[in-house]
Amino acid sequence: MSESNTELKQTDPEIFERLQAEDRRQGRTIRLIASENYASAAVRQATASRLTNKYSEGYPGRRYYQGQEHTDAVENLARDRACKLFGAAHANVQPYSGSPANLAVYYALAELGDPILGMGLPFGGHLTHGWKVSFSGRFYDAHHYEVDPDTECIDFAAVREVAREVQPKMIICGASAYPRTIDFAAFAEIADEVGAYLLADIAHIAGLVAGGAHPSPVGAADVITSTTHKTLRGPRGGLIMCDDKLAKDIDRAVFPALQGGPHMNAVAAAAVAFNEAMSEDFEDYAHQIVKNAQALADGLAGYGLRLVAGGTDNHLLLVDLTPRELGGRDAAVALEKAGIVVNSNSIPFDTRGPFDPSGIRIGTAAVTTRGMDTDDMAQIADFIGRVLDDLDDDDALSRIGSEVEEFCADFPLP
Ligand code: DSN
Repeated sequence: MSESNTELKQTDPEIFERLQAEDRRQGRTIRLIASENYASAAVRQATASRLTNKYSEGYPGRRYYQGQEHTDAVENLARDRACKLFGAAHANVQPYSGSPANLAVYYALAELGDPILGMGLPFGGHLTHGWKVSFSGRFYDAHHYEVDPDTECIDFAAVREVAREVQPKMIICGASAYPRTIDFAAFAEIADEVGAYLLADIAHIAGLVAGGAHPSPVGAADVITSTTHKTLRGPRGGLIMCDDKLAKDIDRAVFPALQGGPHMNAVAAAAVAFNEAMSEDFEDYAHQIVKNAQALADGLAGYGLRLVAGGTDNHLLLVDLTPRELGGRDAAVALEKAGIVVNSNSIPFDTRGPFDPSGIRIGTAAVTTRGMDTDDMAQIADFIGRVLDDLDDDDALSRIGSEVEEFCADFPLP
């Protein structure tokens, strides 16, 4: 939010001040929420464009309102770029975000009450992978796979066993809090064996897939969903990709079944982000995210913290605080006092409740976007370790906060 936004400053100073304050907060804190990032100025400019004024129900060439020459061009660019970026045959760029994208896939490929099989929320899955408090757990006969209690990694023998038993209409793979590589081919083999559709939800790792730092589900999964704003670094939005034979059903599920007019400003911004993600710089960024996560994992292990699944292959770490006899919520609150922003998170087989679980989740996409490298991760691990040593000492937390602010000053926001 620049000072040059004079109209906003004049017409709504309260919101203007809040937006300025949020800019300052984002600049002076270390953002380690695994699902967050910093979109480029170009992405933010497209988001703020006058496309926000336009209704565009339908798809390019087949809209219900006039005045679509530019929206059609924008949506075609977004679809073509998504297909090129991921090597997919068909892309729908209209879902408002990841949950609506998943809802559209269920709507298109399953009937109410059909059995589905997804990763349990406490093991890293998402609410929309069949968890009981989400539509996906209420409207479908949802079953779950877990991780192996020893390795804390997906146990494909166990997935196969439950899939044979449940005979799901759809298997969902992909996660919100799983630090290891997802073997899409192994899931596809099980889905084929039981005659299920395979949905790969790559919301968290889409940027890694695009940048070649994580295997792609294209060719293994029947349908792929994603958000556009996590590691992929676009605007808030959703994306569905599939082959041509499912394209019509997916498109009809998004519109007219579940959504009205697409948010064309977000679609334009997603097109910008897809273009950015085709660059060599983006490839470097994707690989650096993983290097940074591994460096941070090494640093934190030195502070007596246990890493779920023994470390990370992607952009996130799940840190088990049990060896330090700390709870995730207290740790997250203390870290925020020192300017380090994470979320508390359940760990597999957690003995504590979801509101105050045993872990914290840490992601490295945003700090990588800011230009931080593996040496900087050692510094961040040190900040985190010191906060956890002094959890109840507000003076110490405030001193660390000043150091964090000084550290952040070297890494301007995009
Ligand atoms: N809220 C997202 C996350 O933090 O993983 C998932 O929707």
